[in-house]
Amino acid sequence: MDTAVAANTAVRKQFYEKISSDQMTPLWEVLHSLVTPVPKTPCLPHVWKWDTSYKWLLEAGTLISAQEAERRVLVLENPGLRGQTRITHSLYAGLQLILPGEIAPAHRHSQSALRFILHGSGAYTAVNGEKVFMNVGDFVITPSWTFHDHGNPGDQPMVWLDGLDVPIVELLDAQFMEKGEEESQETHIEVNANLAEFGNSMKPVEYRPRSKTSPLFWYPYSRTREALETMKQHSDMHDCWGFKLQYTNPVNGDWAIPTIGTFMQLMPKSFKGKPYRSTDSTVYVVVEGNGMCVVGDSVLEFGPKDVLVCPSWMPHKFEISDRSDAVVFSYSDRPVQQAFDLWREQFG
Ligand code: GTQ
Repeated sequence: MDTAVAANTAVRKQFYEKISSDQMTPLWEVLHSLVTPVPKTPCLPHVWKWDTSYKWLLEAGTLISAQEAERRVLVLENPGLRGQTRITHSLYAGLQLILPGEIAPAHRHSQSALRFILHGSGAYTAVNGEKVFMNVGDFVITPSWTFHDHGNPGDQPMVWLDGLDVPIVELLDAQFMEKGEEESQETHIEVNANLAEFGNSMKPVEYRPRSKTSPLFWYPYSRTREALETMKQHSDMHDCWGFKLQYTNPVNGDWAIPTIGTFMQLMPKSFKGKPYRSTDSTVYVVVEGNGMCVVGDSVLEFGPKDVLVCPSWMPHKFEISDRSDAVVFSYSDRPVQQAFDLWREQFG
């Protein structure tokens, strides 16, 4: 460095120090790491294998009860975002264990939650006075600011994945939380009334939406699976994702949860998907089948109940084993990106 440049650099440094005490900083020093040509996510590709997750969950079950923990959950932290309680930059994921006889007490919060059932049967979620019993592959919604509690009157441990928009709500500083007066809410509505009312392309005539979240909060796997099987028989297959459905709010066709896009896809055995990328970092949860997802330079091998994460704008492609079809649930922040004209995708 010649002396004139060095002197200039020193003068600039002094200037930055002077303005710092007035809570200012020069943009030109950070502009190019702030406004980048393509997404620059700290999120890394990763897979959480079920055998490992379940082992740690059962050990957690010996250390603390669901009541004491309020929610006995092991958070899936992205390896590029350790200490930040999130699986992508914008979304949270955790695995929740509820043992026979346990109750996870009622509370409500601004954050929206989804449950995707991985293991066991016999537990329920109660949402706003309605109770649904959950089975593997079911997708359940806890809308923003609705009281919810979970219980397991059955005889098996139950595990599901919790997906929440915690980092989005945190970004906006819009979080509220309240504990329920009772541990378990009185459920006064007949079990499965929700599916009867909203799960048949119909709605009660007097229904008026009170929120942007779907009034249907239980999407049983049996129906989703059947729909995908029928698509496989009669529809064209997509080169990148096979047969893919998006969960919708049945009264307006919009996203089931306003901040979190949710999907289920079937990829037939021996499927070799073409590469695809989109700006919504995506969490995949495997229901059936085995295969691998190649994300950038990482090869993520997967089987049932594994959880995978694919970061924003990293090309990824699926390859499915020749033994059986694969069925994979996924969620991302796509609705938020689309609401603000930010979402992009690219094929090939
Ligand atoms: O079940 O309400 O994994 O409030 C994290 C926060 C689950 C829940 C989580 C929560 C819940």
